[in-house]
Amino acid sequence: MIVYKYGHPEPKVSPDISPFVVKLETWLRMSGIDYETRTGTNRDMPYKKLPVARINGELVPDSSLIIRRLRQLHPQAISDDNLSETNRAVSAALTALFEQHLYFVVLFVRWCVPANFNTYKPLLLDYARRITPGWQQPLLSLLAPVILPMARNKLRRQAWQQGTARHTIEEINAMGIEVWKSAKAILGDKPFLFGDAPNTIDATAFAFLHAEIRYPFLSPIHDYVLSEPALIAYHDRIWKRYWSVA
Ligand SMILES: N[C@@H](CCC(=O)N[C@@H](CS)C(=O)NCC(=O)O)C(=O)O
Repeated sequence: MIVYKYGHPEPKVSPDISPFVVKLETWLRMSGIDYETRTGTNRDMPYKKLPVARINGELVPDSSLIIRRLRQLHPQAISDDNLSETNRAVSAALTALFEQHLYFVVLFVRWCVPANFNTYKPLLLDYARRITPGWQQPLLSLLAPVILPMARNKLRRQAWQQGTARHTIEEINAMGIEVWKSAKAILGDKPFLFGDAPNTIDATAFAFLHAEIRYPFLSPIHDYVLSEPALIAYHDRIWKRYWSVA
């Protein structure tokens, strides 16, 4: 099985710039499913997004669709079957909160806050280098001032159309903090969101927490998360158990 991803120049700091890739890879590790990774190019992206997985020769897009497919093939995979009906519903609501709401807050903070976009540029250029191996580095550096603003405009348009970018930065930061307050309340003093063992939602929550903790994108959301020992301990617990052996 192959996972196509964006990557990160220092894999020991973070496996990927995309929380959806980190979610998928964390779920694979929680499930004990072996996989290889490749840098995903446009031709590997049926939905023009990453992650994508190649499963038995077929390209499958979308972290949740990939997980659904892999559950059918791997009986030992994290299935969430042990969750009560209520916790399953909370898990579905949290998934939407992270993936459909917080994602756009993260996108806005990274791409649309000028200082953070400057921090992001080297990570984006690293990915651009890996998908254009034949290119001369000076050519890429020459084109970067054109390519990066184009990518930025595309993402900014997405955030505007979805609605988040129509808010003030104060309102957007408040949205992000609210999400982490909710997650912290559900976590309580448990090791994982629903008890002693991880479920798929822990891979998702970890991935979005990782995007806050391990990346120096500055915002009141970043400050809030770093000021909450329970959230940091939750991240570090999952990192240590599933990633520090990488
Ligand atoms: N629903 C998808 C979302 C994946 C996603 O939004 N990936 C982002 C990176 S975090 C992406 O590839 N964006 C490229 C774009 O929007 O053009 C999943 O769960 O895999």
